Amino acid sequence: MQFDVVTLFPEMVISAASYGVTGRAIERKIVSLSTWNPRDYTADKHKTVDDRPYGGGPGMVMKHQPLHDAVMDAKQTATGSTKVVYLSPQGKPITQALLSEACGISQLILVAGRYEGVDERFVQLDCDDEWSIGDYVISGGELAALIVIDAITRLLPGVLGHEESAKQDSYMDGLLDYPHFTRPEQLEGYLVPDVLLSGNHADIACWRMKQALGRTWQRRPDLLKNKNLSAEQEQLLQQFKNEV
Ligand code: 9WO
Repeated sequence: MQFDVVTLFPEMVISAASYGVTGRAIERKIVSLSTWNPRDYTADKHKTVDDRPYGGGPGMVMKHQPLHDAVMDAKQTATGSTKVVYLSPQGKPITQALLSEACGISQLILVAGRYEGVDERFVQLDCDDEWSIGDYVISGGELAALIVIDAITRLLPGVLGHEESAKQDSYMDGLLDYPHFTRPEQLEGYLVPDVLLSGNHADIACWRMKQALGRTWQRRPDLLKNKNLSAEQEQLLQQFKNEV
């Protein structure tokens, strides 16, 4: 999969993506990452990428032309299907399902805005979609683009060393994670649950599923509303409720 980020801060994107899972996926050529700087598509001597907002008010707006030309150049490098996405708090909230769907696209062009945002006509004319990583404002779209790249990359075949990890993720699909423990066995009087030391893998799987269901019920009941639980899961959740 090919990621292209349109950004005034290309080094920020390249350096952050060079770590960990995304860094390895790039090295192993499972994904590619390129940046396109709107500043390189300006013609004036000051390399102006922004201008004052019509109607007045504080701040500056990113001009259409440099963004448009950067996206056009990025599209020239496509080898298959392309999607252009603007990242903003006004966008569609990203979910695991939306990101899974995006795995099927061969080129994802992510546009990171700065200042007060981009000329609305760029969103309307040049972008296929607008995505949000959550209901908060950050200082620019780069960190949002990096989150999208990270979340999609880990879904691609061969990226997570263990194919098990991906399977485990889908097994727990739509639920919060269960608690994890490592040595020591006792910490400030807090013991590791006995079942995890039992060596009984079926019991451990049951306990973990019960914890995942229970924590989701306690912390994110909204996630359970849109989920069909199996009879066994219903029973485990009932046990959890009875225990608290
Ligand atoms: C700035 C601003 C200033 C005064 C009043 C309202 C304001 N809104 C913004 C604003 O949204 N600035 C954005 C900064 C412009 C586009 C890039 N920036 C951005 C992207 N901030 N937060 C995101 C973002 C992206 C994806 N998901 C969540 C947040």
